[in-house]
Amino acid sequence: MNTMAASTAASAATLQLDYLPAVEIAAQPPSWWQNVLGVVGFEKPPAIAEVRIPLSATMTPSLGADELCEVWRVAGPRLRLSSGEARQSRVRYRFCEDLLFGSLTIDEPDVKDEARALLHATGTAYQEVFDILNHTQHRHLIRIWNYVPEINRRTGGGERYRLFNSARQLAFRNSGRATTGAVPAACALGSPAGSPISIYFLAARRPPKTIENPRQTSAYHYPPKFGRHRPIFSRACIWGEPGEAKLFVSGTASIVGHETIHRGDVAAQTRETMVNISALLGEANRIAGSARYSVAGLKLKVYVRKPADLPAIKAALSRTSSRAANILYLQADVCREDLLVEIEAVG
Ligand code: 3EB
Repeated sequence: MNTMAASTAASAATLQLDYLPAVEIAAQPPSWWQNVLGVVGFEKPPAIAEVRIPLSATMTPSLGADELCEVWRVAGPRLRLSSGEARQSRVRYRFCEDLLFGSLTIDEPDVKDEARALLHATGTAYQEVFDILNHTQHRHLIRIWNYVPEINRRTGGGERYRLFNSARQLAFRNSGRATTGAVPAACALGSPAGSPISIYFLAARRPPKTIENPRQTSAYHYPPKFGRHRPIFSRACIWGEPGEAKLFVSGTASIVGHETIHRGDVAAQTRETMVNISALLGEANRIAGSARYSVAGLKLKVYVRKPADLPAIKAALSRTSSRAANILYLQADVCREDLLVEIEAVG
């Protein structure tokens, strides 16, 4: 056998993201599901009777009309997907040779010491994620989505987002993982009270290339005023073979350096966020050595703190080259109280 051809074929899995209506997904024939890694609903997990497929939900209400879902698929020759549900773990996952999609939810025990319960739940969630990655050998976390109920609420032990950051950082350390540099792209949003913590992620056998934003301090180097333990995430990353590599842009907001700018002005925050995303596209193209990535080629998820701000945000985005069909609006609290909007992207 020609070893060159074999290695090319083995590395040919390409990852695809689509936003599809839940009803359309539910009507797909069994063959369609063979290449599906995972499906994410917004307010609630999609009502789909596919036991092999990890189904997740951000628990953040959609501000659009359609009940859309995020569908992650792989394409490539001789692809075989396997599903897993490990004993003693909440993580459901599905994978091919190169890539793994996983999801879990975890409830915070309703105890007196709320801070301790949140720390414990977050730590458990991350430990279970890392255990699966070690088990299946998809060791490189590419992108992780975190939805934490009431993310800005203060507890006796501090703001819930800060507690989440402490537990996340500790979990990375405990499993011997890097806490700067080669860290996943991520987002952390607030979901309504009473939701579980909901996490989903993509991981791979081979590492992504991480990208920082020249306009922003790396989050893992934020000054201590933003919390005792820094958030562990990269601003973006690219993963895949040259020519097909996907770009994952982390939750991005109106932050320059480490400070929030345009406090109280949602339109200006939206424009500044798009300037940050453009800076990341520039870095991605520089690292990829091509002009592969552009705003027009991105799928955007826009998290809106106050639904009443939606028209102003839409107006600000209509002046960029992103197409309305590729933009999804969700209501969510953003992890700094002065941030009114946050945008993430895949391209
Ligand atoms: C920021 O830039 C805004 O804690 O995982 C963006 C992306 C933000 C990811 C996270 C937080 C996270 O700091 C907030």
